[in-house]
Amino acid sequence: MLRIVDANLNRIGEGLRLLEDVTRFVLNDADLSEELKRIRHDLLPKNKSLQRKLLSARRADEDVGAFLDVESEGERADTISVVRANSQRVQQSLRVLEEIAKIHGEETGLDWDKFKHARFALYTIEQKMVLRLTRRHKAEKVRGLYVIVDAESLRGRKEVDVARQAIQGGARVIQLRDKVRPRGMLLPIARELRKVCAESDAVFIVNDYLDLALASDADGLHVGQEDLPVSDARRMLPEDRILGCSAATLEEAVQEEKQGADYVAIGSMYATPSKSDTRPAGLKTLRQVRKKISVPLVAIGGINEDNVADVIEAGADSVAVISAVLGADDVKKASQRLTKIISKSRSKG
Ligand code: TZP
Ligand code: MG
Repeated sequence: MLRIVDANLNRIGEGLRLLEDVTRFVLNDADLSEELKRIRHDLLPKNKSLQRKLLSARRADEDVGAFLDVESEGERADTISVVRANSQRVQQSLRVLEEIAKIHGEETGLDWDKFKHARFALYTIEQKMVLRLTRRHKAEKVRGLYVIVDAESLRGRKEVDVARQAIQGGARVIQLRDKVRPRGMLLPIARELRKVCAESDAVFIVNDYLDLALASDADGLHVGQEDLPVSDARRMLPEDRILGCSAATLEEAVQEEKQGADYVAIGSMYATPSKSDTRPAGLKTLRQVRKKISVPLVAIGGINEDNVADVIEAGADSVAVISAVLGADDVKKASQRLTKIISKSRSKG
């Protein structure tokens, strides 16, 4: 019985330590990391005589299960799978100890209720961690060409056709932007765009409207300086959705990252025919922002085949355009040309 207790306490300690490190070093979440540390300290026995007994009961070299081939072990492809596997290991061990403590609680001083509480806390922590990691993974996909499907630049074409062609030409992010039509009319369009993006692993973002982003199950929402503040939008968005924000100055960009923006769009880089009330933010601002923030950086405003190399070399991860793609008769070819320059400039940098 002591061998089982020892093995499960070790599993719990190791699994919790791994989860703690992911929250601390990958998710940069001080609260979650603190909570995991507290749980770990609470669970591991402080009673010296029990610690001694457990240690002398240990027979790791005789463990018949130690090197059994476990299906899928050794192929934990990403951080999410590692987090899931370790959370489940901890939960299972907590369950084992809960049952043992119910029978042998008196002699060992183990408290079954403590294990049960920790197990339930772990269910929630696992969920939070997986949702946050999913969001990070989505934010990391904000790279390369970002095409804004703007209602005013469609010239009679359908949003979904334009998006499909842009994706075929290499766009990795599609944003729906419509300053005119009511949400009820936009919802079916947003749903179609979401489907097209999901099929090609592209990211689908809704501009301005949180409700439309939620109703269409978009990957994320984009807000400007005069829209819903990032901190409020963040609270209302599910944990696995990304939130992008426009900024024109270094101060704004730093502030938005602090408030929880998953990417920041800097602009307007150049004069633009597509938006009237823009503030200028040139290559110098972009370079300064690059040094200060770590979330993906999108350059926006007047970017075309002639200047896209400059913004990539100044540190942009992604380039958002309307006219350079929607202004062309062949959306796919225009996207291809931009994508090619982006890749080439990146490999130079
Ligand atoms: N925000 C800042 S500039 C801009 C937006 C939405 C318009 C970008 O369009 P274009 O045609 O690529 O300059
Ligand atoms: Mg806006």
